Amino acid sequence: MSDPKPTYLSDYRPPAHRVTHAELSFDLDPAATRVKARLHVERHPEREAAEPLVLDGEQLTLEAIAIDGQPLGEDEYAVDEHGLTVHRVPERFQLDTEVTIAPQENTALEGLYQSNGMYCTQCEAEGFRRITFYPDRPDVMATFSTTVIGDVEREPVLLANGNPVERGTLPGGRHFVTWEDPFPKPCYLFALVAGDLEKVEDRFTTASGREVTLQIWVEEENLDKTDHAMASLKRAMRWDEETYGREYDLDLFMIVAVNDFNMGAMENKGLNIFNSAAVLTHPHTATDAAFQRVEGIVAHEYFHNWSGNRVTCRDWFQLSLKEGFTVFRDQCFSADTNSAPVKRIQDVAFFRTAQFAEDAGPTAHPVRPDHYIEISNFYTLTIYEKGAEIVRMLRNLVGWEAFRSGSDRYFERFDGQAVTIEDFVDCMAEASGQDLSQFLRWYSQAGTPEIDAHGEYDYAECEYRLTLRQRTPATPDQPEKLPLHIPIRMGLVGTKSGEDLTLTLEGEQLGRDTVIHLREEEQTFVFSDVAEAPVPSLARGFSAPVKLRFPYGREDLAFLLANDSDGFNRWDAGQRLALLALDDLIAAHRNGVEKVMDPRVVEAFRSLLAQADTTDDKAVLAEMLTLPSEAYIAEQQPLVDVDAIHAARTFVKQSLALALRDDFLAVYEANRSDAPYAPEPEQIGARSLKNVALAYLVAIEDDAGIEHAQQQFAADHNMTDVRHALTLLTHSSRDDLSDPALRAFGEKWAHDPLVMDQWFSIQVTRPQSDALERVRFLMDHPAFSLKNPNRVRALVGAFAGQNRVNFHRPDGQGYQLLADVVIELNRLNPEIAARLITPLTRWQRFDEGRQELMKRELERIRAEELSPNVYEVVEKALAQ
Ligand code: B3K
Ligand code: ZN
Repeated sequence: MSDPKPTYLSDYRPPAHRVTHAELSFDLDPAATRVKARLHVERHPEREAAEPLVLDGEQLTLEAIAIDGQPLGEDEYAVDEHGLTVHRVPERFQLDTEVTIAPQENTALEGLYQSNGMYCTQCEAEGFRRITFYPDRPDVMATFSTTVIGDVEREPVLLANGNPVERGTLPGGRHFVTWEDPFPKPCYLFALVAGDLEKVEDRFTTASGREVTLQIWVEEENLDKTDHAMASLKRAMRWDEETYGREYDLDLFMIVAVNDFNMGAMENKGLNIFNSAAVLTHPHTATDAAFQRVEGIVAHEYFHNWSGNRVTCRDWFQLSLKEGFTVFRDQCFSADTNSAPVKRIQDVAFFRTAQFAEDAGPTAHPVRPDHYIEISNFYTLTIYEKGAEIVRMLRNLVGWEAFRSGSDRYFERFDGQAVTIEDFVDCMAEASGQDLSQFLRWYSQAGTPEIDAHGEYDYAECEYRLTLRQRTPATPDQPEKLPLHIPIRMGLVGTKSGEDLTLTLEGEQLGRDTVIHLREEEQTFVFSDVAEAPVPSLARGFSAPVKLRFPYGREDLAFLLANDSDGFNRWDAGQRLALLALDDLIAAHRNGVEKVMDPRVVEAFRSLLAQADTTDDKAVLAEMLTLPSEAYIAEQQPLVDVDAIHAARTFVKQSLALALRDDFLAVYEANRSDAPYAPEPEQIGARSLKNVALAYLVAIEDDAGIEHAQQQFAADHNMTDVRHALTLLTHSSRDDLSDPALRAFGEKWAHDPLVMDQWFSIQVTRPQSDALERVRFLMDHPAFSLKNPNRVRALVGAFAGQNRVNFHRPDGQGYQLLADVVIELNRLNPEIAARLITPLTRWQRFDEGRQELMKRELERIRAEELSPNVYEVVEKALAQ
């Protein structure tokens, strides 16, 4: 299994043979499912007649093979661990194969597998080759007809892509359903589900008046958890019609919830398969964040029907073509449906923490990579989120109208085709008449660009000179970088008026909020007629995925926090101000000096709290009152000192809480409500604000704060409030108080895996020093299983990713625990194993002692017989 070879973008060739139509039949059996495939195959007109037929196939047992009805002799073909070769084939023919596969042994959850006894599939990226022999690449698009045969009792429901066209009973208690999907698709969009499922059904009438049946299939006990997903689906369908002019195309759209799933969900044509965590919600089991996540993922998978399915990727290097665009689409949808500024703040806060860290680590890669060993390792924040940021910049560069017209061109021109990122950008260039050639570098250059900015106000000339200098640090395989085209949205806020000043650049009046274009390594922008000294507000709305440094003083930041007309930059000014204070405290902690709280931060928070009664967006205020996360603070430090960061942040929280206790209490009281739970923006905003206030009150660690949390827990009003209260109690150093609550919660929800995931996570993310012992203890809990990815993420993933002080224990036990799990998962589920290693790959960021301990664990993993997934990540991590 070791030393797998990379695939290179530069080696791309169109397929020698394509499949135009595939007829599949599945006779389901846990140990030996029989898959018959009849493929209608044609040779590519430009390829040579002598070219053999090469099909992908892994872990398949070939039972029969024939061409145009003639069984092949043993010397006419060859099978190895990667696939099937037929030495001589006609120009056009039918290939019949029959293979057996074992879904019950499939713990990798790729291909056809069983989850809670039901059968389901996951084919993207290269899972279809574990189902049958096939050209498993996205540029082969075929129509599919799928017959599923199952047991009448065990599998009363038999689903596949498209529309059901025939059903009937068979001898031996079996039955079948045949499905036809008229839209040509790559095999990664194939899906099959069979099991004892129940459905919730609804209807949607498209803009042109077509009736579509919508179904959500779940296990019976989850029938009451589908309302929100269904409502979200309908909103997303309408939104895509109104915003992009895209209608749904089949008569039926199905969503199925499964418990064992590697990712969030999968956009299979007409039959989306979802991780149950990404579809099921109920006020008593799901938090506001989960409701919003479900809405976003339902929309994301639905939007793929155009951006991904009707127009797909030529090869997997183009993955961001569908993912970046679709994430951008779902972000805009969620912004339109909820609080737009909060959506942006949350997305950026996450992006700057996690994607920046990826860009700065050993697995950094361009949004369009040029090589990979295992494509499953490239479903990353760079491909998804940075890809979305690039599409957002494009939208802002060309303007919405040209962007929409470019998107229309793209969908019309390439419908039914597998295309490249250039094809997409070309449509935007054509629609706008702009030259986007320099902009394209965003796709090929890895790493986070850094901009150093400084400005001077010339009182005599009434000029403001802003100088921007860009530099992208070296990343693995890319030592040298070229300047990018970086759009900077900005304003100049007058220090006297507190208002955005009119901007005049080289004689041109640009309004009060404009975009300047940084294309060179260094550029100076001279604004004239600037009547008063300004503070610049730069990269408004996070107009480019860059790190922008500007030597703001604390007064400047407090000023922007109070006056910036851009809500996002007001929030960002608050974060920058808090970071400056945190820097001092981190230094004080390291030097053993007494910590002193910066009064400017206290005053800034006091003014924020004073807005609580009058603000029309409580959710934004809640974000502004939230300190930068430990992970984000760590990102700003040259060398990460997890303990100092934790101590400094805790100190700031407690100081603010003590100084502003009455204000927090007033906000807490004012935002409590007995109204029935609804996942609506206004309620969510009030709950967030109330819960942020509660967190400060509990941080004081006196009885009053703890009692509020206990009461909120006991009131049992909705999961958002209950979970928050339980987390605060469990993470408090007064944890003697949390045990009864944890026990009650665990007993009450023992039957609900999604709630139990939260129960596991809350415990293993506590900052107290027994967290690691708790992880060990909980791994022996009867409800824990390494075979369920959600559980692994809830326990091991949450510990390693979110509990920074305990994962990075100086004795290295956190690292050891993670490596032990990775080694075991490498055999069971390589995709999840490879993802789980991430925190260990960031060893360069820590002190020498920790570096050694982390590398030692990486080396211990490397000594195993590794899957390509884990091999690729570990090799990169150790190559640094
Ligand atoms: N396209 C899927 C990704 C599945 C990949 C698994 N290896 C989910 C999504 O982006 O919609
Ligand atoms: Zn996607």
